Amino acid sequence: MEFGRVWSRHQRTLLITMMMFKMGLLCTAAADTCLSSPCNNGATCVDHLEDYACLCPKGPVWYTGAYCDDLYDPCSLAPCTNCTSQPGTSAYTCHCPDGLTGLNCTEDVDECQSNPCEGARSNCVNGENSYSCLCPLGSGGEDCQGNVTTCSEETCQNGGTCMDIPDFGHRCQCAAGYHGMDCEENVDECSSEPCHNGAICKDRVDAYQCFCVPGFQGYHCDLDINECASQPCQNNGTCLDQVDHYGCDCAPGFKGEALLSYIWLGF
Ligand SMILES: [Ca+2]
Ligand SMILES: [Ca+2]
Repeated sequence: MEFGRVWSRHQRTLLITMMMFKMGLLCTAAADTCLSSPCNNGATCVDHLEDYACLCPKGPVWYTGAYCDDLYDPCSLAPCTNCTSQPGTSAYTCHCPDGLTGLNCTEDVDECQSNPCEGARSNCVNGENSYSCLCPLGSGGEDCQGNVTTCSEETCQNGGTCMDIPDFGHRCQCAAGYHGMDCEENVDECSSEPCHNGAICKDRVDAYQCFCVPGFQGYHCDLDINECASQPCQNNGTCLDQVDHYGCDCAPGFKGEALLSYIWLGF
């Protein structure tokens, strides 16, 4: 910064001096201040009133200072703290801290460049002087180098068997009557409508149960109960089996109402 202020002041001085010469305002006697050759190392001396300024050379060797006595240190203006240089030149080297690179240590090092995460399905996340691996299911560790058990006792529900699948995760082999990723769903065995004749279907585990309406029986309620089986018609009347009841076709000379018979199956 000191160098910048001095250089700026000398630039202004030179500019004002040149303008005053051009305008004829500067007295020739004032130029005598440079006669003592106060500027060193080949610097150019510029008179200004009763003062002077030294314009330091910029090559082949750079100098600085009010009299251009000092070798220019490029590290003095370098944007890094750990700097080495060749004094008298413009060359400097910034020694970057870990994680940064570039001439002025302003670029982030991509720690993922070396592909530190194992496995084709792993993802590397570049950080500040670090990286982290996002591992696929079934693998883990800092670099996804280890197999990780994803199965626990709770993973597969309802008695399902858990199996670790490398590079995938886990898979459940469900007990009969259950399905889903974790065997969490009870299969609806009533969805195929196995019960007939208006029966109500109740879903069970790997099974179903039919509750028949009056007049039918059987596991699927597909059997029409024969209400004539007890031969309810008297005097040689002909029995007519119907749903949940029967009718009697009476022989000539007889009449009467048929007895209704209900057979209920409990729910
Ligand atoms: Ca079921
Ligand atoms: Ca019947």
